[in-house]
Amino acid sequence: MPDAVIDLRSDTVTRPTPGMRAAMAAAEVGDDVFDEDPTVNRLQERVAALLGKEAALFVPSGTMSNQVCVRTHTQPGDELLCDVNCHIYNYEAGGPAVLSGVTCRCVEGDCGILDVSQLDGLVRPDNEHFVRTRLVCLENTHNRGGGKVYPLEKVQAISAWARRAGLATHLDGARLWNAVVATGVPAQEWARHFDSVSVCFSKGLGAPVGSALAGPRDFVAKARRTRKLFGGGMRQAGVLAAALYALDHHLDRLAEDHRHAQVIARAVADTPGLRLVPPEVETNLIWFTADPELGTAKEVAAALRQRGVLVHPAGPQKLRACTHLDVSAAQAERAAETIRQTVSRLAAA
Ligand code: TLP
Repeated sequence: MPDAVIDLRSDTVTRPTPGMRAAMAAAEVGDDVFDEDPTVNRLQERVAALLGKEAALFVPSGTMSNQVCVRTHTQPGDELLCDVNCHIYNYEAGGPAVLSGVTCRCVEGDCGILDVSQLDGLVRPDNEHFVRTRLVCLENTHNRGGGKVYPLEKVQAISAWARRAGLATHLDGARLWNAVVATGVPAQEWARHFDSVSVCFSKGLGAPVGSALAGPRDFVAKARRTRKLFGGGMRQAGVLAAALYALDHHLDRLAEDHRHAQVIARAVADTPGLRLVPPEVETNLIWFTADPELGTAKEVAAALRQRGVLVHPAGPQKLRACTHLDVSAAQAERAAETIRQTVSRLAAA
């Protein structure tokens, strides 16, 4: 893709930087299925420490990480509670049903954010007719919720409720790093309210591949077996040392992505026919709708594409733009201007 194109479709589109590639080339490796890859082991120890958990496990993707956790927490016939727009339910190809025999009981959150009062009463009685309610999954930041950061007090309340109800808790923290940078609340503090946590290196942190799950040592040992079952046992996976490099070099800079998101959000908010949903952008995701008079989301995205700005049509009238490592301040300004001009032209047509 030519440099002139500004790709805001996802924060997964970044290319590894020269520094990352150098780290990958230099990585010491071994066979990770034999537990002998020193770079993977270092990464796992690092993630466990960052999240304040006993152990962590490197996995190829955020989807596998979440689904390994769902499977490890549950048995076929169990049920998990989640927000209706969460990634685990919507974008993982039916993973809970297909891979774990687990049904999802979805609750409509406010921009993906659940309140503990919505969960009260949802734990099924112990009776042979019912599925067994077993797990609560939250997502922070919330992707379809507009990149919203979960209010910490809501996390605390849901976690305490789940513990009282005897349920396990899992956090899809694909963009937990963004929540950390946006709030200053350390990853450990977010993570301590969950039995398992999944984090990604291939989104805001800009690594080409990789996620990790973390939790108690016995949980992670069980998850390691599930990873093998799902085909995620990798061999000289230490070449993916870009993940460690990303933790060293790309965490704090997420604040830049959040600033750039504000530039684009302002353009969306100022442009008649476009509407930010939710109205406040807190991190690096900008979700917005286009009025039907402008065309469908696909048509609006196509018009922007013609002018070198790629956004993701995520519903009939819904679009998403993401800022990331490969979007500079100048490009954020240019994307904002392109949105203003292109949509004004569509409105006038
Ligand atoms: N999300 C992708 C798409 O799948 C929608 C994106 O472009 O945002 N949890 C959350 C909250 C995610 O947003 C994603 C990826 C995942 C998990 C899965 O990660 P991968 O793509 O590594 O399987």
